[in-house]
Amino acid sequence: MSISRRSFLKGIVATSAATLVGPGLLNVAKAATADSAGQWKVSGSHWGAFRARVYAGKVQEIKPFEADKYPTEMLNGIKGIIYSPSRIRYPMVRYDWYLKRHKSDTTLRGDNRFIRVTWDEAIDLFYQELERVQTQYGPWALHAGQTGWRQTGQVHSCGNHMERAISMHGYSVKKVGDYSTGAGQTIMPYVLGTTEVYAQGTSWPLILENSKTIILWANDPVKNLQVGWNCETHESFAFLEQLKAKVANKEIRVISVDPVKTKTQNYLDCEHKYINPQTDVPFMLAIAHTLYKEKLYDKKFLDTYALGFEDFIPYVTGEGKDKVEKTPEWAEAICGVKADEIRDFARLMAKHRTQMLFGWAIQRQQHGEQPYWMGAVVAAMLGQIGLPGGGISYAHHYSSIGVPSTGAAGPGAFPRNPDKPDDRIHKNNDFKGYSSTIPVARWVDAIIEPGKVINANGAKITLPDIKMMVFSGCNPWHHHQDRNRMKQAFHKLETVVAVDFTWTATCRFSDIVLPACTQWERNDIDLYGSYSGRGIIAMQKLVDPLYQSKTDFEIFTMLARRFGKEKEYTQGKGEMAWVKELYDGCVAANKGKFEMPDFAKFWQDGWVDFGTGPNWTRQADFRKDPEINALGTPSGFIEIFSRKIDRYGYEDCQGHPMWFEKAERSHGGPGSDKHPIWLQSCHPNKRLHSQMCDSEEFRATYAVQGREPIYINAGDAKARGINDGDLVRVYNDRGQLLAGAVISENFPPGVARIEEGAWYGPTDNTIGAIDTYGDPNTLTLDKGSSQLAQATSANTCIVNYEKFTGEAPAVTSFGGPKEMA
Ligand SMILES: Nc1nc2c(c(=O)[nH]1)N[C@H]1C(S)=C(S)[C@@H](COP(=O)(O)OP(=O)(O)OC[C@H]3O[C@@H](n4cnc5c(=O)[nH]c(N)nc54)[C@H](O)[C@@H]3O)O[C@H]1N2
Ligand SMILES: Nc1nc2c(c(=O)[nH]1)N[C@H]1C(S)=C(S)[C@@H](COP(=O)(O)OP(=O)(O)OC[C@H]3O[C@@H](n4cnc5c(=O)[nH]c(N)nc54)[C@H](O)[C@@H]3O)O[C@H]1N2
Ligand SMILES: [Mo]
Repeated sequence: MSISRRSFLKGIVATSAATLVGPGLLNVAKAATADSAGQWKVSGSHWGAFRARVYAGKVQEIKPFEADKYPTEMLNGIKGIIYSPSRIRYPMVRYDWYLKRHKSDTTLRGDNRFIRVTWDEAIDLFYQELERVQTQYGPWALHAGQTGWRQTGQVHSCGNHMERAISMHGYSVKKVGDYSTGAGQTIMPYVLGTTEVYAQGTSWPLILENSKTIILWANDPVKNLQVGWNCETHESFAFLEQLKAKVANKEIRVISVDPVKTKTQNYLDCEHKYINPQTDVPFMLAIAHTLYKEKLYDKKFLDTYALGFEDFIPYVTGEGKDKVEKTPEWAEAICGVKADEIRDFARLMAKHRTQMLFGWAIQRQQHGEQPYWMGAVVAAMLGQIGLPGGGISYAHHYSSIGVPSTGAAGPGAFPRNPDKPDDRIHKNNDFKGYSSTIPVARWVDAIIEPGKVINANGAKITLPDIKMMVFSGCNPWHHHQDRNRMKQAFHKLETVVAVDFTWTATCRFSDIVLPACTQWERNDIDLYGSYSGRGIIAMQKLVDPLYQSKTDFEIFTMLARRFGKEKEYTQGKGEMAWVKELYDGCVAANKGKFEMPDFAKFWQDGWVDFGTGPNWTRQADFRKDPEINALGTPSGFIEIFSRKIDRYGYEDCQGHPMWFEKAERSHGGPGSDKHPIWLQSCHPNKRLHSQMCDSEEFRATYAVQGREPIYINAGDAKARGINDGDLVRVYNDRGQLLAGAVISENFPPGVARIEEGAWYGPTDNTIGAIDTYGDPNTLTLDKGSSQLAQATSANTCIVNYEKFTGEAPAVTSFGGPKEMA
């Protein structure tokens, strides 16, 4: 390998956007030798494993785990999470709710006035509210299933704790799907037979060996592989480093199809096909048109492995209902890619082995099902599905997918459900005609329009009349769209409970707030490497829970005790007994396949290494024998036309992939005369969503005048008299926020980025109040992707911005509540 790890890191630092570069990793390593008093312990996180030096009851320093050859800079933010000024110190109750309980003035929600209570009082109030809602209403009035990026660790997995304890009390509304891939995971089972987004992909070594062309379609793996669902290993970066060398040697062509120049493109120094936002489907339809007209498509493959090509192709040739031929010229007018370039692109894809690697942001938009389906159609036409280095992948930017799996079993988890149905004290399971499960992103719709019937994936959903919500391990006041609409919804809720370790906007808009501790204040165990199954990592408690915080395990044990189910809840085992039980279960599952030391040695060493797994090609078995290894689709074949979806009769998701205009779109699309800028809210380079935003020193490495950056084009800035570093007001008809301008050559005219997860901090609790820090969900659209998936459409969002003059209001996002005596 010709490029060293050091040059890899340098490459990343040198090409990161024009913001200040934070304390580099190499500094971390140096600091580690400066002072060595105290004890070194091992722990894990979504950002990777690390060793921490603990001295005088405090985490002094953190260095990357020795098995992690490509650690992320975000390790530098970890101490700032533990010692954040935003930590929740005590159980708190919203002031007006404390006085009037569920009859409180809910329009005051968000005023951030809270009163401190004891743990006993807080848990009593929580329990009494559960009891009241179950008896006064019924299970349909309680939503306790909104989960998110809980910290790593399988014993303390906080969503499981909340759901188990609350289920032991009674039934409640739950969700289906997630914000990450709602549209993708719903459409792909109809097309390729699995969600695809959460499936292991073809191994990187095979892609590097066989692909001649790699298309990164809306995909930024160098940024997004910094975090993983389990403790991340960063093994994929070794392959990205090899890919960089192959690009330089002209052995592989990599083309990024993206409205912006991504971190990955800058790192690989690869080609770029600029595309107008939200217009990938016209581009792909024109590719299909070229492949068809120039007879470059694989007819034999389609005949053998796919169904419905003949139902689809009239739509492309102009013989369909709409009578529009999907020529490259037709596409150019929408997507901005020159017609001749589209033809060349199609020819290149057909000429050699081509691997398409799709990211997820293009399905997080209105009609997000369509680009995913259309991608599969193009791949089927190319006929390379099931070949190493060919076909289509929907997840090589996620949690080390593409790193070969070892096949070893990982640890189980603390159970999410009651062990026996009898463990529930309220057995009322009558939802009074309301649906007990709703699409994850439609809960605000439910609060606003209870009883409304919507379509979702072939079913009718009757939105429940939610009166109480419980949140743990998620931050809906970051993750959901359209803050001002959420405020209206929260005026209708009687009681909201939040369990977190840091004072997020969700806490601010809740009534009972319970302080959990961080994952570094408890003992736990996790899988090392989500899809690679590299090993098992020990999470050794670094310090005791700060202030009055407790583990989620303790919090929900206290709740279960209120209704006499403590024993059933814990199974009579404490924290370390659970850690050991999960480890021993793993030893048993791997017996005869992987040698594992006994628990004491594992805990001492800090990890077990399962090594690396064998290479694997996705869909190779289907290609070998499509009868025996049929896909999970209704027909067993690739479905270019889906009879099942066609029969649903949805106007916005029909029998085959199609181009639908968006509710709003920049670059000449609807609404662009008034709000000409597309706002993309991509995943943060230096955070995990909202996690780590409260890490003060680390935030200072990217914030601009203390605000979240908005990345903008130089010409757009100049036209508005904005200089780099200025404060700007960003607005549309849904809301307004302040952000700090970063002018970057990575962003073309009409495109701006504010990374999701910036902490919401309104000046006050009124509807329309300006957000002082820069949460993009102040501006985003809250509308289901289509009647099929009803997923989030966060990336369908247009705005305008101007230089902010006046006196800037102070940032209100951080530092916790206003404590009332
Ligand atoms: N505009 C826009 N919005 C988006 C997206 C986008 O691209 N654009 N992306 C969406 C996507 S893909 C996702 S996955 C979601 C993410 O949405 P979330 O998963 O809700 O986001 P996080 O910021 O990770 O919030 C996790 C919260 O749980 C808390 N927490 C973590 N661990 C624990 C624990 O052990 N115990 C307790 N009690 N609390 C804990 C953290 O402090 C944090 O407040 O956001 C979605 N929202
Ligand atoms: N550092 C970091 N990594 C993460 C996360 C994080 O918070 N921080 N979150 C994790 C999670 S939960 C998830 S769901 C994944 C998210 O993974 P993704 O959804 O794939 O990530 P994004 O960064 O939102 O977007 C990826 C790319 O899509 C491009 N894009 C957006 N819209 C369009 C479009 O209309 N057309 C085209 N062609 N391109 C478009 C963007 O410009 C961007 O370069 O990331 C995971 N990895
Ligand atoms: Mo996600």
